[in-house]
Amino acid sequence: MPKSPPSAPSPQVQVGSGGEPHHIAVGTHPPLTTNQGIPVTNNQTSLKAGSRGPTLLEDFILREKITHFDHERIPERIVHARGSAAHGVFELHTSLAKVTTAKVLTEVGVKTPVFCRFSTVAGGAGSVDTPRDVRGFAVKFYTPEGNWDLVGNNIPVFFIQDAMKFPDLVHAVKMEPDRGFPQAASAHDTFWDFISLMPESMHMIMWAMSDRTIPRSLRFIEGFGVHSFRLLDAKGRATFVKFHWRPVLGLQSTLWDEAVQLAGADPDAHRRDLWTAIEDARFPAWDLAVQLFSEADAAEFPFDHLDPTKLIPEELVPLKVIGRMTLNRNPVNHFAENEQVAYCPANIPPGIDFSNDPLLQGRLFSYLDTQLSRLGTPNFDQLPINAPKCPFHTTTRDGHMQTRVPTGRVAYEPSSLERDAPYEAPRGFQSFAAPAEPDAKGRIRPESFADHYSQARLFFRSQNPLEQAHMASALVFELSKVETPAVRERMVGHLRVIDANLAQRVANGLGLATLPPAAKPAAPVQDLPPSPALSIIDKTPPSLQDRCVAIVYSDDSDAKKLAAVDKALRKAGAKVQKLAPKIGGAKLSDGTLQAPDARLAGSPAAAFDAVALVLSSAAAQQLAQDDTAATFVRQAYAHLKAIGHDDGGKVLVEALHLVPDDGVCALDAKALVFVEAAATRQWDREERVHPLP
Ligand code: HDE
Repeated sequence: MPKSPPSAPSPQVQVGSGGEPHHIAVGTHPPLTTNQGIPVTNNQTSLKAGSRGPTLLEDFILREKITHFDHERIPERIVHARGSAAHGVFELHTSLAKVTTAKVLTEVGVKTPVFCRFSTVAGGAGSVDTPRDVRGFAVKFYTPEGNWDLVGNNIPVFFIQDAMKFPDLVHAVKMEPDRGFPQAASAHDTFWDFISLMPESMHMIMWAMSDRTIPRSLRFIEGFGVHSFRLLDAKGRATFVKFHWRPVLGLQSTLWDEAVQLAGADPDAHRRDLWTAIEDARFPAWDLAVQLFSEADAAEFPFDHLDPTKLIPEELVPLKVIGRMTLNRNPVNHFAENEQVAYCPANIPPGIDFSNDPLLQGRLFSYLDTQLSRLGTPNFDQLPINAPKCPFHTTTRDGHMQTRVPTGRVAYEPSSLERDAPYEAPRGFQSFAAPAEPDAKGRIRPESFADHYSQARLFFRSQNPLEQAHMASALVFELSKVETPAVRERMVGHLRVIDANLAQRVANGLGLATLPPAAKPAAPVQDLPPSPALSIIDKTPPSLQDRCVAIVYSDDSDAKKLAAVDKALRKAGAKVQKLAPKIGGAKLSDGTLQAPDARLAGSPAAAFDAVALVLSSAAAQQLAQDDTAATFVRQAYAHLKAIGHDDGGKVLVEALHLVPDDGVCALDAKALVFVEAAATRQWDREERVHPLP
């Protein structure tokens, strides 16, 4: 530790630039130093030749501070730049010892540390959290046999079949290169131009236009490893595996309008939600499930599992839940952890191996390569967030920013000069001894990859009617932003092959006088049985657990009612946020001053799952005249939230002419009816408030 300079100011009082003291927090304040450890006495003013003279080059303190600052940013990720992450643990409860030797999948009860990063794909690091976009779901398991990175998405399929097309896809979706917009949005010509020329993207497009890409928060998304991987047993025998993450809280999405509202009102909505949930000890958790199948099983599937545009319906190969990941610790430094973490699908421990999925094969190259430029040196694996937590011994040496100080003469293998030099591990990583493919070398797509529409149809037909309507709406919204009519029409041509009714609805929404010609599939389109597991609305049971409910109150609100509603909601597991017109508080009916959690005017309705209005009649009349408050309640209604009200709250509901339905309910003594209604969206209201295409 550097010693205090003789003239260091007292910890409580520092002399500012103008010589006047300013007070700082009481505590132990070590002396501020430069990066070289030189104590700094004046951190307010640069060194000048005379009080009004030029600044001197000699001022090494100023130069070091500014130089470091100038270089604080590193290149952001080319995709998945905006992310939010947390630490946690993965605990296995069901061993896969029959099919793999990987300890992380065989040692029941062991708590493996993990670091999980969620991301949007298209936007830059400073973009918003709620665009319509795929979410990355990357987990680094620090296993006893080295790091395993399961770098997945919240959608089980991908846009393209071959790594060769990835740069094209990304160039098409990112902001257009001449104009530099739109940011974090797929609703533009280049994206739809590319997609409409790539029939293989049709299945993923169905997912992208569904409610999956506008999640309520990161705590309510699924995760998928996407590709088939292999598990290897001690004899080197292989079983195929697909990895799935299932949120313990269930799935939940926003309505499109809510996602738009949140983008403006709280661009950090998802990052904030994850952070606060963990701070509140409402630790989000996901079950890890696997689909296991053999080469012989795969031969029976009506699709090729090596094609990453295909999923394996869980009705065909059931999911086996094997363990749970709990995120229980926020990062302490966003840059050192979230920005510097480097995931790579090639990081796998012994007992897990790759498949020949051509997209996965390309990814095995891309991640390390991009990280060399993003993090600037092959030594990025020494950063604390990337380093393994198990013992490791390598012969790699030197390079930029080498922080280790290896000792001895031996940096090679085999060696005989040092007793403890590392040797090959007899039970280390083994690749599956796959037989060579019989056909010739060439740029060939297998025939089995030719069907691009059957699973797109399967997904659409597995959605419930409201979800189907949301998809039609999303397509109309996105294609209406496309300026080139031929691109819109080409897309409708693909929709005709997927589902005639969907195509007609979208064509109506776009105002097309006639249907454009249908696309010509390269392979016959199959009517596969629908997979109910793919619907969100149908499979998520009503619950208030870890949902967020607002109680709006004001001066003279009924103190007893407020307390009763608060208690009932908490009992049902909800997080309660009290909102009042002023952050300083409101005086309740019993004379107490109650401070809110947030100011009503700064809190978008979209941030809450339900709203209770506990108001005096006078306050309700006043709020009805206040456009911000009125918009809050109107939006809660339009976003299909339950609205509970006491007698005063009813005055506001009536003043806003909200049509009564089961979701608009009086607050009884224990708020039971409201608590039940609040546990789900009021889907019956939807067609009344938003005409669906
Ligand atoms: Fe990625 N992807 N990707 N990707 N990907 C990156 O790596 C790439 C793909 C995914 O939170 C990059 O370090 C190629 C599928 C996630 O840090 C880059 C191909 C899936 C993240 C890259 C794909 C993903 C990335 C950018 C096609 C789901 C964020 C920065 C062959 C299974 C990880 C970086 C994080 C990040 C390449 C396709 C998931 C450029 C070439 C499929 C979650 O290397």
